[in-house]
This record gives sequence, structure tokens and C-alpha cells, in this order.
Amino acid sequence: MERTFIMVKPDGVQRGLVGEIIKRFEQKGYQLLAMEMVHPTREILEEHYQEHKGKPFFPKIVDFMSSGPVVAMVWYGNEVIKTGRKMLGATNPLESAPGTIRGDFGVVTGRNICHGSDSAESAEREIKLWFPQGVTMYDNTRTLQQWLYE
Ligand code: IDP
Ligand code: MG
Repeated sequence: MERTFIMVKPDGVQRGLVGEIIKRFEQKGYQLLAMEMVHPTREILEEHYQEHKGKPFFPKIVDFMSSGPVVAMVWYGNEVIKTGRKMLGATNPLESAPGTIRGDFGVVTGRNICHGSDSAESAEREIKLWFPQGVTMYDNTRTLQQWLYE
């Protein structure tokens, strides 16, 4: 069992896809631990995308991601990091399989709707960055759990 950081980007928020994305993770059987709508600063985005510093598209993603509110979330469950990435689809929506979020709703890499952590290290780093106050692990986890896990 692990946690991942999933974010609906400004394009996903403006296009009314927040509910759709939450729905897919909920229906898969993952558990929402934290969620906040926030208009991110350039500082937090530069930190979030630190691995891309110096790349040609870096200023563009920081500009775009700071252009409006995003929905930051923490999701919990069995292999949620890897599976979350699969549910998002490939970075370029034209290469994302139909049935994935990017594959179903996007057409260009710079407007690919959502973010998902790519490893356990990134997930913990991103969760700390976006939820510095910490994330509560409620122990009244849905009783549904018994129907999802053996
Ligand atoms: P990921 O979001 O699938 O993890 P990354 O390679 O980590 O993809 O890139 C982070 C984000 O930066 C992408 O989701 C996309 O929005 C943007 N991005 C990546 N590569 C390009 C590019 O070549 N042109 C424009 N934007 C890009
Ligand atoms: Mg990435």
C-alpha cells in the first residue's frame, strides 16, 4: 500500500474534468486522503518540476501551471503510483492509449490535463511539497476495503 500525488492541471480544472478524474480513481478502488484547490506560485512549481530545470519547455510549464487554480490530491492504495501513471496515460496525449485520462481528453503534451508522481521518491517529495501541513491517514478507511483487497 502506498500514496501518490495526483494533480488536475489548470486545463483540466477549466475543462470541468476534476470530477471525472476523481471518479476514475475512486472507481478503481483507490482512496482519497487529501485534496486542495490552489493557485500555485512559480516557486512551488519550480520546485515541483525541478527535474526539468534547464529544459526548453521548463519556463512554459511554469507559466502555464501558474495560470490558474489546480486541484492537488493524495491517493492511497495498492500500487497506486504505477497504476495512477497508467490511468493518466503517456505524457503526449496523442500517444496515450484510449481509455486513459490523457488519451480520452487531450491532444497536446503542454495541455495534458493531469500530473501523477513517477516513483515512490517523487510521490513522497511531492506530497510534502503540496501538503506541508501533513496528510492524515484516517483509520476509518472505507468498509469497502474488504471488498477490494483480500
Ligand atoms: P509526465 O507529466 O508524464 O511525468 P514529464 O516528462 O515529467 O511528463 O514532463 C512534465 C510535464 O511537462 C508534462 O506533463 C507536460 O505537461 C510538460 N512537458 C513535457 N515535455 C514537454 C515538451 O516537450 N513540450 C511541452 N511540454 C512538455
Ligand atoms: Mg513527470
